[in-house]
Amino acid sequence: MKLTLIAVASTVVALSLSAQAEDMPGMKMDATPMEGMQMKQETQQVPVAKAEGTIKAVDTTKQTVTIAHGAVPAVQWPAMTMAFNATTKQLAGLKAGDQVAFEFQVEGAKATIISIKKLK
Ligand SMILES: [Cu+2]
Repeated sequence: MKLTLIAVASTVVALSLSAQAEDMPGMKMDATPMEGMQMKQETQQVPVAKAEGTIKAVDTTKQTVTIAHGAVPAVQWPAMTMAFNATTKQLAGLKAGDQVAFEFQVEGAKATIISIKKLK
């Protein structure tokens, strides 16, 4: 009985050791240029996209600006109307109807204004 347990235990150890040994060269093999680029993007800042549009609403309480913007190929967006997070400072002087050029970052479902300025 004792011998069986020891045999099982040592088999488990041997299996996990060989699994680890196989994983390490496997990971190195998988380090293709594509994966390298993805890892780089994750550690770098979220890329900034640029767009132009017309302000539909400014909400200084929620700190959002709703913009009807054109297509944004950088983030594969079609033209749409949506709300962006913005700071009070960024929203100052903006109102519905203003034509704006702006830069923003997308993180998940959240889009945040980096800079925004009136076109006229
Ligand atoms: Cu959008």
